[in-house]
Amino acid sequence: MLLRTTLTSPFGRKARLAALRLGLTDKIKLTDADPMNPDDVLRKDNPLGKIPALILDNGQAVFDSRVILEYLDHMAGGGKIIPADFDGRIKCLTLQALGDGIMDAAILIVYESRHRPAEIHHKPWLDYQRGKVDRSIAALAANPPDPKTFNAGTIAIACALAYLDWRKQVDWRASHPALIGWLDAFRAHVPEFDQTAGPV
Ligand SMILES: N[C@@H](CCC(=O)N[C@@H](CS)C(=O)NCC(=O)O)C(=O)O
Repeated sequence: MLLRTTLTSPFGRKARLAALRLGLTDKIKLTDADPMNPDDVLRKDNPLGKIPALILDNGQAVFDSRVILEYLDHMAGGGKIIPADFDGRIKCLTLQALGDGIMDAAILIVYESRHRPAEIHHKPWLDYQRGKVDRSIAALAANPPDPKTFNAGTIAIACALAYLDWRKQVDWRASHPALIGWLDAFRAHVPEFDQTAGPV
């Protein structure tokens, strides 16, 4: 199988981390992809032109990162990173949606400066996105998940916090230092997390 992603994509990191921890990396070849390149085969595999995309051996494309995690969980026997019981599953997927939402908002902040000239950057729009990140970080700090739980939810939260550390859209370490301990505990429990850090 092919996993089309960059090493810097936080959504791609979710998939790389899950694959590594679940012992599936020998079945998955990482392939670089450029969402901005109209000639990149990525757009044929995923019409949305987004990474990551997992290309199965029969050519079927699986996206987005949430579906890829579901697929990897199934490959690993099921119930490994997405709980089998309904309540646990809904809690885990909701936590994943929170982490993914932080990354979505954080990426839009990056894209504002990447794709629009500085003179038309729109501060209210950037503040609107930052508000989503701030509120989500505050909610996490008030009710953090168990850092020793490795599932789609904690994967997404860890990848989101690390992405904010890298791009610095929001200084969550200053506003919610309690979460520093959460990320440290997760990293200690899941050594594969640091192994999936992208280039800086
Ligand atoms: N919901 C998607 C989000 C993926 C996403 O936004 N990926 C970014 C890179 S980190 C991307 O491909 N951006 C290009 C674009 O939006 O056109 C997922 O979970 O995989």
